[in-house]
Amino acid sequence: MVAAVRHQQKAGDRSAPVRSDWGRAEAEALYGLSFSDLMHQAQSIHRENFDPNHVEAASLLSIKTGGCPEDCGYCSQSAHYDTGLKATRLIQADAVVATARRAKDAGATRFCMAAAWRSPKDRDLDQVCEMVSAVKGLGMETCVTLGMLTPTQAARLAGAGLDFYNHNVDTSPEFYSKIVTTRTLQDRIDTLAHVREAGIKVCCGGIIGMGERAEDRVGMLVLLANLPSHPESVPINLWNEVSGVPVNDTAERPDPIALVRLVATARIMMPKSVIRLSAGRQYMTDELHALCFLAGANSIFIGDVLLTTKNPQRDRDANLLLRLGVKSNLA
Ligand code: SAM
Ligand code: DTB
Ligand code: SF4
Repeated sequence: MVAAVRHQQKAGDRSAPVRSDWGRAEAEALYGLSFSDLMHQAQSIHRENFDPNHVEAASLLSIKTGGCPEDCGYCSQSAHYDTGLKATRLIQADAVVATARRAKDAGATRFCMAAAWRSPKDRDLDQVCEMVSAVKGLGMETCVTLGMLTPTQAARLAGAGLDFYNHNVDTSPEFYSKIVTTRTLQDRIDTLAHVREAGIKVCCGGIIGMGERAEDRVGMLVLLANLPSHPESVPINLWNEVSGVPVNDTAERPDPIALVRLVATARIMMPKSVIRLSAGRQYMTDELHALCFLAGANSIFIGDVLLTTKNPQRDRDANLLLRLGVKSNLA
């Protein structure tokens, strides 16, 4: 079938086409290429579309922690499991802005605010809109992740100037129901459509290391790459261990080479999307980071904590990026 050239492709752009018609077998064949051939293809596509010496730094803040009614089997914040986490209320906008300012000083260009909700209540959304406008006023890109949205809620966030909305598909369609039962994959896809419709950029990815097979990981990429438009940001999370959640029974830390293969496959399938190494970098060596950057990853979260779990120290990241000659705002 002829590859569909989609709207992200600008007239006159001679780089590899942006496709949304990926087949499973084709994606698995890419993933299974010899390492050298896969890396060469991913690097070539990466260089056609991005500055290969730049890595974006984003920062995360949990603005409402724990007590979540969803049953995502990997998550410390679900009220279904005893994870020992203390739930908090939505924090004040001025505290959020102060944290965003510190993140900017530490080198972050994007600030992502996360709330453990099934979906936001309208009065909560008023406060989030206030936070978005204030953080944007600092000159940072804004992202929020608040659970499922209605079209009206998405439009309100767009009106506040929101740049990105994060909402992950998490895993393959086949593995999904083993991980989450309170929110369907279609619910998530509907929210992503509302976000797009409102003109907000999409940040959408998933998690590996929960006991899924290699086919599920590639299946997740096929799902992402065949969305009506590719997400502008694709977070790849390695499951960050949390005690008390069901994923503990099935979790298996992925083979590092399999992670590099997945990043390279994502780069080839979604050539213009920013690929973010998200949770789980605490388990990754410097060498594995370097291979993932070579494979096309070009964003990280900086800061010692993500939402409730650990992230590498900022100094370690700054030192690594410096040794790799990568441009970022960290050095
Ligand atoms: N409650 C919101 C939602 O689910 O849309 C946003 C917050 S949630 C923490 C954002 C994403 O982080 C999840 O969809 C999942 O992909 C990832 N995540 C959550 N807990 C994780 C963990 N322990 N390790 C790795 N990734 C995790
Ligand atoms: C995403 O895909 N990863 C980030 C962001 N989107 C919101 C969250 C990672 C959370 C890791 C688990 C925790 O710290 O609680
Ligand atoms: Fe709630 Fe999000 Fe955690 Fe799922 S991932 S339990 S929706 S906070």
